[in-house]
Amino acid sequence: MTARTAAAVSALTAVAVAVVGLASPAHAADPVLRDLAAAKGKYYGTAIPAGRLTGTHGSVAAAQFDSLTAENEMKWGSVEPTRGSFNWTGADQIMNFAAANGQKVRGHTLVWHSQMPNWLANGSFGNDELRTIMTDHVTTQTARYKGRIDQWDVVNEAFNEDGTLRASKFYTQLGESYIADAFRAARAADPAAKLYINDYNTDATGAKSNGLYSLVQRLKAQGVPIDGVGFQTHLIIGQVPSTFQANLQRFADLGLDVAITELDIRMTLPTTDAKLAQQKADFKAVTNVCLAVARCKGVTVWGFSDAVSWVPDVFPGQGAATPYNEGYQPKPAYYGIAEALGWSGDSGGENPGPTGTCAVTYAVQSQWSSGFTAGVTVRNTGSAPINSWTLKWSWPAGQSVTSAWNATVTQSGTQATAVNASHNAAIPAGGSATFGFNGTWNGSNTAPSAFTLNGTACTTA
Ligand code: G2I
Repeated sequence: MTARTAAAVSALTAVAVAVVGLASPAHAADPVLRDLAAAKGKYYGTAIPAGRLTGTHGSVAAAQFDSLTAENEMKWGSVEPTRGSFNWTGADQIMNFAAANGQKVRGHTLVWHSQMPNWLANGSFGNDELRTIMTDHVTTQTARYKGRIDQWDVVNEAFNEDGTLRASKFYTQLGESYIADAFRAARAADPAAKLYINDYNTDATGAKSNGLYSLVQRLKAQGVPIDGVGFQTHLIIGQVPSTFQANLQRFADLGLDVAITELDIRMTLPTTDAKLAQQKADFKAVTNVCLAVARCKGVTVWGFSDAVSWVPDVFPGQGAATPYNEGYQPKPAYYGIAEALGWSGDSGGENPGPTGTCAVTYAVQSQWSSGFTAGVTVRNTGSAPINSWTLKWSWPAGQSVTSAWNATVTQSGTQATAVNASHNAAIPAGGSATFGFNGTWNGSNTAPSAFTLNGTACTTA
């Protein structure tokens, strides 16, 4: 180890200890996933949005993960919103953060039917022009980060569920050859990056992964420069496919690397101890699959905190899909990953947060024709301190929050979400935090009956 690496490692260790201490004093001996994974010859990564590189989110990302994927910032719609004019702001921020923290970067993604800029999605182009637009885009983006990207998702989500190729704009106009052309352009511009095709619902053997397998065989036979296959692995608790390992192995046996690229394991909310225990077993099983396949390079989770996850927006009523809760406390899933990676320490009971240990008092303090003022008290009835909190409830009668104090309250449909202010983020065991808001009502102003704190159900008083 050079002096520089040693200094970097000890700086990272210091960060890790500080962050874990901050997130949960009860878990001072929590393991560092990136170190455990490195000892096994793998990486452990996370997706992250550029807007979350600071604060607790940024600190935990730096301390725990040795690979980053830009959640949205490297997609075509983000980097080339106007034809030929590129905006690298968010992508550069993530590249710089990764470099500062000794992290690899998975580039995501060059050619995808989704999140295309409007000019591309809605424009009409001749076939030759479209091919040139695509290869120019691939060339420009891979050249910008030449030598700095570990793996590129060159083509993303090219398949239908039945294993046929998706009728994207590229496939419809250019046929299957668009895939080979994208890979060739990427290789020419950045010979060092490992080039991947990436998809979801391909984790198990079956029609979709068979289609992918056949395509990859054809590409290899044609000498197309493809290095790896990414398995997104967006799962539901209790449903890790039994054929996952065998499936990864058959791709590896074609002479390709494989990676688990977007792991999350969702559940129907609210969480319970039993669901969290199942989720722990599932994260452990998935991590073990990567460990068991020599050519599996590593695992990336698609967000590491339930505070920042795409799942609740897309699957209403589901969530808690990541290894940390909304208050950045490690969940059982986190310890499941660590155990798969060889850790055998004491997790302190693995009750990360306030499961059954919060009580909410909600009171309408005044009410007039269409408006009302309410006060909410959140009490920590558990024995561990809460370091930050997100309280959620859904309105039974169409109410809506208009302004709030001592918390930031947002509303999406009938769902209200209150996030602590900085002065009341910490709630010691036995302590409480209060906030208030003004809202509108119509018809009736029935109180919400169920609250969750950091994803866990609270009692109401
Ligand atoms: O859908 C989950 C993932 C499936 N595989 C490919 C991934 O790239 C994809 O990630 C998600 C992001 O996590 C979301 O954050 O991709 C979504 C778009 O398809 C992202 O959502 C979008 C929202 O739909 C937009 O409304 C929003 O403006 O994120 C955008 C930026 O915040």
